[in-house]
Amino acid sequence: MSVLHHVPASRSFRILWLLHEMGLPVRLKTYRIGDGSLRDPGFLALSPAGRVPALEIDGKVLFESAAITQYLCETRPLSGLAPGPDAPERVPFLQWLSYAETQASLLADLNLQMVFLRPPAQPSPAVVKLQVARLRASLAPLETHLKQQDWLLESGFSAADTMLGYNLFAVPYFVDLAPFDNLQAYIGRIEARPAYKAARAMDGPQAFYDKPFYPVPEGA
Ligand SMILES: N[C@@H](CCC(=O)N[C@@H](CS)C(=O)NCC(=O)O)C(=O)O
Repeated sequence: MSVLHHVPASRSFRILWLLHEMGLPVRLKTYRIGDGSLRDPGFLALSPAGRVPALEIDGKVLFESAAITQYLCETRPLSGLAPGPDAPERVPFLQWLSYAETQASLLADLNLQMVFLRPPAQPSPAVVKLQVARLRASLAPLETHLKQQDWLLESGFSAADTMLGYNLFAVPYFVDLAPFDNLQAYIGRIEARPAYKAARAMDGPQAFYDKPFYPVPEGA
């Protein structure tokens, strides 16, 4: 059985969800950001930057969610969750995998500024304003794309959706999704998936956010 090193509601959820989409069994080893558990030498030996996800599977240890996603898709091609190297949709698939991390890095900045900083450190209103604007801008092409199709790839649901779809559950803490009808419909389709529901049931409650929305601080 695989072991997923996991923080509830973090980027390791992408892998938890993908494993459920593939029907692969998984055991969770759960950590908490900020309590030092991710800096333990035993964990750093698995994931050198002290980040989740790390996945133990097939006698290997992998870190980085996009790499794990690609590995799982390549070693389990019958799952049909990624186009092969010569398939016409290979390029958009790879692009959306990386786009998910471009967007997640904006979320990580906002989490750091608005959620994880502790007094006397204060968030920078200018940086938060800029990163919120960049996050909103990263949603616009998705909104247009998902007007024409249900999933990121025209052919249907894929592991690009587990990578990028995950982000959209963190975005509403910083950007109001009300004007993004197609993204809201996409989120609804995700939430209806049995594998998503099963993964959420295993995920556990998020421990980052203590309010539903974090506005840009005064002074920007
Ligand atoms: N590019 C990495 C990012 C992983 C990452 O930064 N994960 C966060 C949780 S979303 C983490 O482990 N943070 C712990 C820390 O920064 O100490 C991936 O996609 O796996």
